Amino acid sequence: MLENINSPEDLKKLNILEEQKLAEEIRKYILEIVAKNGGHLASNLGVVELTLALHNVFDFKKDKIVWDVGHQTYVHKILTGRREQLKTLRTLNGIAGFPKTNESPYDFFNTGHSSTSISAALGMARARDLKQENYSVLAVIGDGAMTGGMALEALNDVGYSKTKMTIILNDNEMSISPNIGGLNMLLSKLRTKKMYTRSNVIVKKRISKIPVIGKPIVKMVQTVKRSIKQLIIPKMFFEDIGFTYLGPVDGHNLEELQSILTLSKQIDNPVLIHVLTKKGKGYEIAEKNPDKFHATGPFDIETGKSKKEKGKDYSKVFGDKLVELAKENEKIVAITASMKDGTGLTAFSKAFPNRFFDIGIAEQHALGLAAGMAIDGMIPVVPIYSSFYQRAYDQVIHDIALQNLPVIMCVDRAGIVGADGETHQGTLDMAFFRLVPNLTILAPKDFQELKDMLAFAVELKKPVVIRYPRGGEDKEPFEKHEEIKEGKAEILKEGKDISIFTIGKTVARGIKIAKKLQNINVDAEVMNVRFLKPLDVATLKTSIEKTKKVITLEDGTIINGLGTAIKEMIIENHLEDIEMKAYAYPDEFIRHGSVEELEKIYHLDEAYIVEDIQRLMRLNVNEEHKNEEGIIDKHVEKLEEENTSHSQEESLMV
Ligand SMILES: Cc1ncc(C[n+]2csc(CCOP(=O)(O)OP(=O)(O)O)c2C)c(N)n1
Repeated sequence: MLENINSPEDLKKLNILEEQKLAEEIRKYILEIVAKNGGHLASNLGVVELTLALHNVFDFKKDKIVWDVGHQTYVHKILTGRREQLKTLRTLNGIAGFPKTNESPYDFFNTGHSSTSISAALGMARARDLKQENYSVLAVIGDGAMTGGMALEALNDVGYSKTKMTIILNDNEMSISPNIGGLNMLLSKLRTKKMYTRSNVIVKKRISKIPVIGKPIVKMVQTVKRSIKQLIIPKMFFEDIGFTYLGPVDGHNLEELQSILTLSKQIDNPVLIHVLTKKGKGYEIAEKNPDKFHATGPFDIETGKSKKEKGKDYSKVFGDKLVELAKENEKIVAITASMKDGTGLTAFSKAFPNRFFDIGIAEQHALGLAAGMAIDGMIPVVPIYSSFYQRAYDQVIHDIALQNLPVIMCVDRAGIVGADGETHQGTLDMAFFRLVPNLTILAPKDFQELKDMLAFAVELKKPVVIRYPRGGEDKEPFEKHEEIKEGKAEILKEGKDISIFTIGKTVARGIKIAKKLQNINVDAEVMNVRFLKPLDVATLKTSIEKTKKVITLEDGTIINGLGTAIKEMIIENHLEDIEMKAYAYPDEFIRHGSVEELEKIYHLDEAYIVEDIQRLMRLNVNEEHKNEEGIIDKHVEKLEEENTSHSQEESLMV
């Protein structure tokens, strides 16, 4: 069945039994691909019937759909001509894990971050009305994403505006972990409501067709039912704020789904369809562990076991150290925006349930809440992924930094994260945090340093940002761990020929580069800068004055990070005859691919930098060394041919 589906038109030719069979084939196909490539499994298995029904009832050649978060669009991609390409899911130059307008005309809006879909869909509907055009606009949003402030702001606007559009609320009772909050309480009451079925609509239609008395009877019955029901279950919430609420409907019953979607087309006001689905549907292991299979690496289908055993990572080290610190300091509290497991807070939530707060996918609120707790004596620790911290920027500035409150902002997944791609790459945080007065910004070189920095932050009594990457530390651990002192860098290797200034994850690379340079008699000084802010000007300046040559190395954008800080320092301190080069990601959005591939493409890998430093120092580039990396270099060259943009390397003579 699946082999014959090359566009939504092919789907429309199928009868209901064939569609059901197709649903099972799609599940199997997605399972096989995700087991091999990794990706978002449970959410996709949950929306198979919903996506089929949507493509059956609507015509997305003219109608438009916005998928919230966008992690559940694999079925949509399969149905819209990307079946074969899905095998390249999340790989370099392959299909993205999220909707991309440049990937298909059926992807109408890029998503990746939660809770944006209703605003975007309302925008499209308003544009449609202003242009006096006629098509349907839909937003598909999960119950988790509905807890985000932006979604609630948009609901408020849609309901009031009366704009014709449809919100599909895909309610599986789960965010990544079980969903939380007052809205979830409302939804669980609605879930117990009698399910929507085609038959109860048909009866209603029939009665209303009885001449003269039919419509009034239906209306009267509805009014009585409404007032009684309102007393028992608050189903009116959505209706009171301006929506026609339809549902709940069984999200795995194709006929009911198609019927309710068809019905919604006839309503000229905003409609909210409450669809009940099961995360992981059809793959028992994921049904039982929907949080584990929300997003997964490659795994064995039979057992569900990961192919690559997960080693210790920064999130876990952070979480364990926080438990240790919290045992000694009862002021420490932890806040998560729906990312308990991902940010390593599971152990904390078990050890200190009263001091742990999962507040929904609501990063702005997380930081506002932290500010309030801090002003009244607590020490809130808020781990959020780098790219999701973007959401809470004003709260960091206005609520925390401005009042100089002791909130510890842990920036997880900082730097390149790889396969999730441009919406999830954490390349901007150093740049945007550096602008903010009163912030102390640190990045650890390894696990031990993260622990030390966390302990330091608890004592600092000021707002602190600690950024650390996805995954584990470098294979070659550091032996040296100087005490963390405010604004002090750590000299890891002294040298006289060139200074290598580096921070966080890239410190290990700095050391390796220095070792390779040693082999060609270049004596590099390696500095673990530790504090992006306040910068250890005295130590860094002394190093530059000695070597007259400096490179900076960081896992972030070229703008306003370590490289910029050093350039500013050179100029402000009138350091003369200095040669400098900054290695960082360019001023662009970084696409998906493995971290290693992306580092090579952007010329941030060890081999390239070693060679480049030789050029910088006007030494002979060792061609043999280049050949050592043969395969990789060829790979890079191939990518370059494909018009790949290069790293931003800025040379400066001052
Ligand atoms: C702003 C933001 N914060 C956090 C996330 C991480 N995240 C991705 S999916 C997800 C849960 C979404 O739950 P729901 O909307 O119910 O969809 P489901 O996966 O259950 O289908 C979270 C927290 C995100 N994508 N964006």
